[in-house]
Amino acid sequence: MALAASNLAQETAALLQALGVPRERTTGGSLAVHTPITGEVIAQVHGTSAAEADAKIGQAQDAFIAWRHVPPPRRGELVRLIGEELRAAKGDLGRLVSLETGKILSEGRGEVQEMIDICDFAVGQSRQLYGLAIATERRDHRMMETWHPLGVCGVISAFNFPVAVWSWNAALALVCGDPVVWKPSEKTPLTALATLAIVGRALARFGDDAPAGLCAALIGGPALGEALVDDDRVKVVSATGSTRMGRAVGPRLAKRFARAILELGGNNAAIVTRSADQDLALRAIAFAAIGTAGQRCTTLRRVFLHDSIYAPFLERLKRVYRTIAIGDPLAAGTLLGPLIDARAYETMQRALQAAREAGGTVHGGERWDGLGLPQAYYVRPALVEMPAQTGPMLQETFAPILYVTRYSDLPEAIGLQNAVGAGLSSSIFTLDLREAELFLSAAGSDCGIANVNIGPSGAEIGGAFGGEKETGGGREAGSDAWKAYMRRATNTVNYGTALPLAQGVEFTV
Ligand code: UN1
Repeated sequence: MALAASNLAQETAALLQALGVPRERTTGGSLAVHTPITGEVIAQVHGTSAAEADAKIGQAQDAFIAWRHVPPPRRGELVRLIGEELRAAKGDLGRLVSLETGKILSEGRGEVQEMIDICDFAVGQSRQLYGLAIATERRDHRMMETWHPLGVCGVISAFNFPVAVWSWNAALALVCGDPVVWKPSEKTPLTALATLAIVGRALARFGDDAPAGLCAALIGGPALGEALVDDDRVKVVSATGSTRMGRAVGPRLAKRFARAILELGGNNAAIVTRSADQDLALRAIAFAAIGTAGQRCTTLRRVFLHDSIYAPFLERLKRVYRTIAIGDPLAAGTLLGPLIDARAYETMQRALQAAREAGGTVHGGERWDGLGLPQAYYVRPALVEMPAQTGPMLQETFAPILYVTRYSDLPEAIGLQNAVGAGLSSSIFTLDLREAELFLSAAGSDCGIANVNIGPSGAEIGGAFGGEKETGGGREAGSDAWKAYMRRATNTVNYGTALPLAQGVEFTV
C-alpha cells in the first residue's frame, strides 16, 4: 500500500495541474492543507486578504449589474458548459475530493456527480423561472408575479461536501442572475480552487457576455465568511455548517435584512419496525451511519428498533460494525476512511465517554491503527446501546457513532425521533402501509426529509434539501429552491380608462 506522504503530495500536485490550478496558488502559501489519509501536508495555499475579499465582492456586484440583463436560458448555457467541464474532470476532481476530505473514492466521485446533476437541473430551470398570472378583482386589469435576479450570492460551505454544496447554490444562483462569492472550508481549499479552474474553462468557452467576477472564492479562515455575512452588497448567504455557526450567522444577516439559506446540523434517526425488510434495513443503516465516516449532515445517528426485533437485529448490526473494511479511502474495497482531523477524533471520544456515563454500552469507537499513521485519525465505527434517549444521543457528533434504543409503540418512536433540536432527515423501515403513511403524515416525522425504506443520507438533487428547527429551515437544490436566489415583484397593470381602487375604496378628486 503506497501511503507515503510524499506520494500523496506529489499526486495532489499532479491532480491540481491536470485540473488547471496554477502551481503558484498552492505552493509557498501560509495555509497548510493536510490530507486526512496520512495527516501530512499536501499543499501550502495562498489565502485571500481582507482587501482582496472586498475587491472580489465589489467585482461580483459589478458583474451583477451586467449579468441580470443576460437572458436566463443564456445564463443556463454557462451552467451547461460548467456541467460539461465537470464531466470531463470527474475522475480527477473526485480523487482530489477523496485526498482532501478522506472520503472513499466512490463517494468522492459521487460528489462530483451530484455537481453534474445539479448543473443539468439548473439548465432546465433556466427556462422555467415561472411567475404566476393572478386573478384580479378589478376590471381591465392584469396582475402577475415576476421573478428578478436578487444580487450577489454568498456561499459558505463545510469540509465534508467541499464542492457539491457550492454547486447546489451556484448552479441555481447563476441561472437566476446572481454572481457567486464562495467561502469554502479552510480545510478544503484545493477542491475549491480546482472547481474555480473548471468554471474558468466554461467561462472561456461561453463568450464575452459573462462579466468578470461572476464566480469568486475567498480562501482562508472564518473572518472571510464574516466579511461575506456582513457585507451589504451580498444579498443572500447560503451557509452550511454547525447549528452553532448558524446561530452566529442568522442574526447577523437578519440585522441587515439579507436573506439566509441555512443548512445546519442534523441528528437523523431511523425507525425499524416489526414488519421491516431487515436485510434491506441493515444495508441502508450501514451506509447511512458509517458512510463518509459519519461526517455527513444527513448521517444516521439514532436507531429505534421495535422490541420484537431488537436482539436479533442488533446482533446483525454488531457483526457489520465488527467487519466493516477500514483503511485507505483510495484503495478498492475500503468502506470507512479517516476522520477529518484530531479534533474530530477527540470530539468523538468525548461523546462516547458521555454515552457510557449516561448508561450506554459502547461497541467499537476506538482508534484504528492498521496503517501505522500516527497523524491520521482512523476509528472503528461505534455502535452504542442506550437505555433511553439521553446524553450525547440528543446532540449531533460529526463521527461514526450510532445510538440504538428500543421502542414498543410507533407514535412513541416518532415522538422520540422528533424530540431533538435538529430536523434534517429521517427514515422508517416498514412494509406496513399504515406505519409508513403515519410516519410521512402531519403527525409523523418533523424533518425536512422523511424517507421510507431508504436511509436518511444520500439525497438526490431533484428534491429540496434542508431541514427544520435547528437545521435552519433553508432549502437548496431541487424543487422550488431557486426562488431563494431571486426577488419577487407583484405587478398590477391597468389597461382600461377608469381607475377602480381595490377593496371598493372611493377616492374621487
Ligand atoms: C451535507 O452533508 O452537508 O443527502 C450534504 C446527502 C448528500 C448531501 C449531504 N446528498 O447525504
